[in-house]
Amino acid sequence: MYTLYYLPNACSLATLTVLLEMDESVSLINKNKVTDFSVINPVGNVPVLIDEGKTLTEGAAIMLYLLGSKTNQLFPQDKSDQQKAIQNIMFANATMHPAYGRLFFITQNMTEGPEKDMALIAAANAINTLWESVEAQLENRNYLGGESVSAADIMLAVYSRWGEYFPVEIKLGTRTTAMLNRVIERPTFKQALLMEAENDN
Ligand SMILES: N[C@@H](CCC(=O)N[C@@H](CS)C(=O)NCC(=O)O)C(=O)O
Repeated sequence: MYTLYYLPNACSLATLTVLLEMDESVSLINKNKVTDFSVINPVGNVPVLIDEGKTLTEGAAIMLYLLGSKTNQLFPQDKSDQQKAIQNIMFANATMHPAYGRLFFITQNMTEGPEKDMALIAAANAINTLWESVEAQLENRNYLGGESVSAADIMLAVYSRWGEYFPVEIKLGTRTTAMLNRVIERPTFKQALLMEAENDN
């Protein structure tokens, strides 16, 4: 049984979905309900995964830890396919996630006015360039890794939901939209959202 520290709709939703895809049991703890979360993760971020007393941090590292823990459909067995799957996970975690992070940072730290509006548009443009690269990769495949869903697709689906929080236009291509919808419609994704909501009640 794993324990996952999360925030609703945050990047930890991808960790939870992957745990469910791998048929793992998990109990949830909302970060905001912890008195001193810095004891658990000094940098204050979710996801944090506890596995038999081991505290694991950093979303991509947790993802690779889980995917390597047993054979599963989300991670290929072939070494060169694995390298591509890791590259996709890193693209999601270290490139797309921080690009959305800029929208959150600008919103929280700049005062209202034309400079803030321009900064938000610049951040959105950078995100749109990244989604264009996803669209190009999906030209001859249904998911980033091929014909079956991977951890990176799940991570991108979680981040794609953040665009609606901001007064900017995030442009998703038709193939990208179809891929993200397929992920969001998966029973595990729906179950993860339900578990977060129930745990917060
Ligand atoms: N590099 C970190 C970034 C994680 C991150 O930014 N998490 C956000 C949620 S998506 C967070 O916990 N922010 C702190 C907060 O909102 O209190 C990772 O991949 O785990």
